[in-house]
Amino acid sequence: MHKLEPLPYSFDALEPHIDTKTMEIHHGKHHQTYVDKLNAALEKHPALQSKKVEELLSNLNAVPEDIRGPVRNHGGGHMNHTFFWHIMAKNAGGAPSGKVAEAIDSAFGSFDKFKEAFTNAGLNRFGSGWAWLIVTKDKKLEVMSTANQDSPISEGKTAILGVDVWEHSYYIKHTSNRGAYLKDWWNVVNWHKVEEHFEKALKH
Ligand code: MN3
Repeated sequence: MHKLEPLPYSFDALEPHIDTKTMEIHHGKHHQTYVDKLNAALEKHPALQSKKVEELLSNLNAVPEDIRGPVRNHGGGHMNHTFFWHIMAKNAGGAPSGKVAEAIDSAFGSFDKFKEAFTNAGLNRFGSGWAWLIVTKDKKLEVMSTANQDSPISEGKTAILGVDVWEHSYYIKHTSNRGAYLKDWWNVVNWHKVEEHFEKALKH
């Protein structure tokens, strides 16, 4: 059985950038629903219940066809949101340092250019989805976006930063203004965690 882990901080920790109510509903309702529906799908294939969600998503073709859609959507939702909670933190934001900062400068020209490319990936995702900073198989940094709850792991890419651009992640505070949400969101990015993901991806 997959289960919903508590947030690594309090619901109001990301105020004023991400509001308490949004965090309560996003974690307690939306993320919980992905977990519940993933578990419900796996009831049909008990042998898959002990597999990590990363394992299922990194090879969707190995997932039986009758549950492949639900595993992709709800497994993706579970994995993406767990990742998302941990790349945010209280009193965070600012700019990265260390190896990931150097890699961003070399891939995008500067931190500001990276921020622009990443923000545009979020703004230009039509409908619901995610923007990502990923490490490719040949260890290059790229910005990409996915629809719905698709995860870069299903394309063989390792996410080191990602932002949820589903309306449920910003509508209470920012209404329809995804741009204002993304602008605020930079203030909660936990660059220490991003650096951790980056170093792990390089060793992988
Ligand atoms: Mn969400």
